[in-house]
Amino acid sequence: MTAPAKLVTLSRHIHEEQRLHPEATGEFTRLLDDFLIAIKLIRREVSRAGLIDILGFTGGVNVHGEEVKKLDAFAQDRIFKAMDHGGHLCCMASEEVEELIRIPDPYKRGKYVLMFDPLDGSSNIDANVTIGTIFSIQRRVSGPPGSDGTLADCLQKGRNQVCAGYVVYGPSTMLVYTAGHGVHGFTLDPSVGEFILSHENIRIPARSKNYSINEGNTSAWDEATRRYIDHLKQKDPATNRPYGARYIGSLVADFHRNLLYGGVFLYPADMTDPAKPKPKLRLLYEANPLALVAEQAGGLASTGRERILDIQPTALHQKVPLVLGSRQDVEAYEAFVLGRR
Ligand code: AHM
Ligand code: MG
Repeated sequence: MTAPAKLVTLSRHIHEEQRLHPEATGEFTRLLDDFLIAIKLIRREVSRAGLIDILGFTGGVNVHGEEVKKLDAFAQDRIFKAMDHGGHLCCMASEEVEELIRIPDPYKRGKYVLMFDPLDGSSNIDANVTIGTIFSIQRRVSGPPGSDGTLADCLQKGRNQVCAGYVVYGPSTMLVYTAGHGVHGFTLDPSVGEFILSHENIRIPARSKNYSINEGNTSAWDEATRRYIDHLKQKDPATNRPYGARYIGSLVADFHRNLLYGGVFLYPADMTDPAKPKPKLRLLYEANPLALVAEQAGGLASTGRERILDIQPTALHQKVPLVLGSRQDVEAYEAFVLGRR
């Protein structure tokens, strides 16, 4: 990562990236501009989360007689309303919604698909812990142009994503994205409402010193995961120390820290019943977008047996084991899974 030499806003950066594609019409830039409006509204609400009770909200209804939504439902609603009428999308899909989300009439259907997790890690909100929004954009594959998008538009391999990223609502709000030309981070200056380039061309260290996993689940892990984590706890000859454990329980926050400092995040399947592995994280809304960011930053993302971005999705809410972060750490995990170590 190099210190940016000039002041660049996110909108300007996306615009410049699009100019690398001679066929670009500017539509994609406008799509992301619409998305940013939703993000700024979500950020404002997230930053006031602890005040909701004090400001006179009662039960499910606020002082204006409006129903008080849980923050994840609020985030869902804002993204939908910012994106439904722009004419850029043919459909959407969200972790919060069971079915494919149609573009309502009379709005135009466009050539992109947006998939998102509106507020990941939302169980942490009450403790004021960092949470995030994750997004993935694919180009539509169904036809004819102008018609409703279909499941086929969403169920594309992650490697086809034209853009992916996340927003982390922490001490400051940051948006990190890739459109296939590296990974770039922007920090919101709330006083002017602009995301400013703060982390240009982020590269994840090839090897790390930290791992992130919910260790309370040890008894549900497969043997390879158990052996791998035991291995990380041995003294590492390179540093003369074992790996450190870092786990927030908020995927965006754990991933973001690992991206900047190096680290490996693991959420393996629950193997309590070996005949029915139960992964937790979703392919379309969590694994794919973060996998693209990880790879574009020089890292890897895997199930242990397969590259995340090569998985052919079969259902909107499909879940997968997820191991991602520093390249050599993910490779070492794969070696344990494949019985090479
Ligand atoms: P959510 O999408 O319902 O918030 O769940 C996903 C979250 C991730 O942010 C996090 O990595 C994981 O669940 C933590 O799970 P656990 O509490 O089982 O460790
Ligand atoms: Mg989530």
